[in-house]
Amino acid sequence: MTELVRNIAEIGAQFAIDGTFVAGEEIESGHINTTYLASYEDDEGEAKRYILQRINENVFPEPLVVMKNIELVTRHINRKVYRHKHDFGGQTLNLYPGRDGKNCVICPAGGVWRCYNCIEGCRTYDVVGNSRQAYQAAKAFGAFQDLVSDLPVEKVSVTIPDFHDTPARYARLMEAIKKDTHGRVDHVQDEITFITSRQEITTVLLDHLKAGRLSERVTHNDTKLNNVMIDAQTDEAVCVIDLDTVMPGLAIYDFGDLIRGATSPVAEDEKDVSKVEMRLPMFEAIVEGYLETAKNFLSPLEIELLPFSAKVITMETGIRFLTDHLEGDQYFKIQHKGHNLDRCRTQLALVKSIEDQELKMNAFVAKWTRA
Ligand code: GN1
Ligand code: MG
Repeated sequence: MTELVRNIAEIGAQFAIDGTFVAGEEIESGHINTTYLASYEDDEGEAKRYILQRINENVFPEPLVVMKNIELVTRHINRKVYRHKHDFGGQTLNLYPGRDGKNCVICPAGGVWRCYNCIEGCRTYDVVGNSRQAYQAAKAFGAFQDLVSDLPVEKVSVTIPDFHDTPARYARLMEAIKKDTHGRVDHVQDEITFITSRQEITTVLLDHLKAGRLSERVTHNDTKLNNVMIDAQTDEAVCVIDLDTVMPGLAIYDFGDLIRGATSPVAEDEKDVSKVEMRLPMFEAIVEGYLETAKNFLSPLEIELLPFSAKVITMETGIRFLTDHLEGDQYFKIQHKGHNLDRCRTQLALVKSIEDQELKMNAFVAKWTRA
């Protein structure tokens, strides 16, 4: 047994799961948490797999509040899915408690850990392969928002203040540029010019919120394609994962983040930005999937702002990557020097591609506001 596998076995032993530990491995996906897959076997030789995850306390300073949100939301969804058999795939995310019955475990070696069931027979995609996957992923996130739409927003705590406060993200970038702690500002002048020349788009959505034209809902806040478990056989979405950032927020930021993550043919860190493109057929599939499950609770203004929200969240994510690059890569895990700058560049290229097609995107969405 390697040290890693021994560690996984020790962490797993603290949770209320049955069977004999047989294998463990790290899952290297996501920029934030540490994730392990642990396999067990029961007395009949039946295999069962679980996800063990350490919450990154640098990103989530109050992991116990994160866990409280996740417990609230998973229970709410499971109760409804059970009661109405409104199940879109047969599996939902469940928390397995620690041996003391709590929703997470504080490990002697450090860290707050939680345990989920492994959603079986599924896979995730970093880059969308076809418009059916895009449609399915959007339908799953719309269904998620729909399932929690009757959960009072004040019951869910804010775990990362100002998470999708785009003007605050912009202000922090300006601060990072001024301080230039790592001497990197000289090399990113083009990116800075691109962003500062579009400052006015950063405030629009929050201005609507402040004026009462948009309201906060319980949202997922990290609607990346690889946060949807897709059935490997049928390509149908089974359930959404990564509930750490479930918080009060704008529903359309979730939609916009889907466009950001699931319309480009290349990964978020592609070095050749000429390959980055907001593909219109993927956009249309995402609008159709999302509205199929979310249309009933969205306001006409929310629907009208869907294309714009894609541009804003993509800018915001570009701003966040650039800020982290300038601050010395403190937040997002990186695999090589300049990784956050590569990520920033794809985001800005995607903003440009959205701008070039905004009229067509608006025309497509107008069908629903007229209906
Ligand atoms: C992070 O957890 P992960 O890797 O799915 C980030 C998101 C960003 C995303 C960009 C808590 O998501 O906000 O959009 O990277 N999560 C947090 O890839 O900051
Ligand atoms: Mg995440």
